[in-house]
Amino acid sequence: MKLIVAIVQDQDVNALMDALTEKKYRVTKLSSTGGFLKSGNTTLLIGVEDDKVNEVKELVDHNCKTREITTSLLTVTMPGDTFVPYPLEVKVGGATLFVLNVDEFLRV
Ligand code: 2BA
Repeated sequence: MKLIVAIVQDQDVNALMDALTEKKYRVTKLSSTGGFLKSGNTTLLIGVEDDKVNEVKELVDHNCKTREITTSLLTVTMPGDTFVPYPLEVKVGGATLFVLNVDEFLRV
């Protein structure tokens, strides 16, 4: 068995969760925050049999889009200690996946 940890953009979560639950996958949704942009994203925990990993990857691929985001995350210091927001183009997603081996799965 595998545990798929999928970090996805908030905009894609509902469509992805609908697609997963329609195929009878069990999913846990966690609110999370990206360390770089410091803005919200969503982490899904999906426990699956080994032979289902590829189907889950395909559903993620189908439902999660790459987006270009312009952020003023960085600031540059100007003479006189003025901070000027520095626009930064960042490409986010479609999704970041970790596929982990599960030693034991229990539902009690
Ligand atoms: P964030 O950390 O907010 O990162 C958002 C996007 O910013 C990333 O998109 C990437 O394009 C860029 N980015 C991140 N760190 C960077 C850095 N040190 N320098 C330059 N650009 C950087 P994605 O790669 O698609 O990642 C989307 C979200 O997935 C991340 O949000 C983070 O929450 C998670 N993530 C990505 N890789 C991870 C990893 N190796 N471990 C844990 N979480 C990860």
